[in-house]
Amino acid sequence: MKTYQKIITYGAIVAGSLGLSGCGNEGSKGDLLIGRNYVATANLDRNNLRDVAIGDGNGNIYVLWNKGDGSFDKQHVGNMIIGRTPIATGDMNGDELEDIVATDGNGKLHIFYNNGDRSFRKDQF
Ligand SMILES: [Ca+2]
Ligand SMILES: [Ca+2]
Repeated sequence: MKTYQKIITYGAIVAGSLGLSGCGNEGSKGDLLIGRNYVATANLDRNNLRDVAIGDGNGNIYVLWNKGDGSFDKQHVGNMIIGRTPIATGDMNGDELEDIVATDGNGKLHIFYNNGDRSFRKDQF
């Protein structure tokens, strides 16, 4: 039940970001994600707390690492260069680490393979 409540909290934060309110940045609310953002949740560092992956309107991919106290650490993961960045999460290579999948404005598919240490390696198709 507690996990469910946290997911609802994410939804509120993400919805807030669409209206130009803050997303967590090392626990603060001062950093903005402007414009239409795409979001997905997954436990990307396997610490039993679901994290938030965000693709913004400028081709950037971010992860908000869940600190478990209602705040998040924001990390820039990569840039698609072109356009909006719809994303999804899933384990694409069977290593039991959730990866981030994104498409760019040219219809190319990008996979950010999770290294398990809060870093990612990008592959493009
Ligand atoms: Ca996590
Ligand atoms: Ca994986």
